[in-house]
Amino acid sequence: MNNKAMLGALAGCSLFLASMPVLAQGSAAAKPTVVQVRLSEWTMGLGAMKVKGPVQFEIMNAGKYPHALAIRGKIGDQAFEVSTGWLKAGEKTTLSLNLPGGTYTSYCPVPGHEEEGMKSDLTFE
Ligand SMILES: [Cu+2]
Repeated sequence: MNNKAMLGALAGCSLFLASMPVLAQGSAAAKPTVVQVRLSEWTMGLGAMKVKGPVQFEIMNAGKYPHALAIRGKIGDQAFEVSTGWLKAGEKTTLSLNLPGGTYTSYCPVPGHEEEGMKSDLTFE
C-alpha cells in the first residue's frame, strides 16, 4: 500500500488509540492481505476467521442501519480497541492493521448491534 492510500485509510477511521503500534504504517513491509467485510443485520459478515497480518479490511455496509467495524482485544496486558466511523447504508471504508498472533473480537460498535449478533472472533496467525 502506498502512503497516500494509507492516509486515506486512516482518514476514514476514528481511532481510539491512534498511537498503537498495531496500525500498519505503510512501510515497504509485507503486502497486506485484503479482507472484504460486508456488514449487515445482524452479522459482521466475517465468520470466525484466521488472517495473517498486515490486513487491509475493505468494509461495506450492506445493511439498512448504520454499522461499523471495530476490533478489540489485548496485547500483553494492554487492552486496545480500534474502530472505523459509522457507515451509512451502502457506504464503504477501509481499515488497515497488523496485530500479534492471538484471537481478538470483531464487532459492531453501534449500540445494541453486538448484542444482536454482530460479533465474531478474529484470529491473527
Ligand atoms: Cu451494526
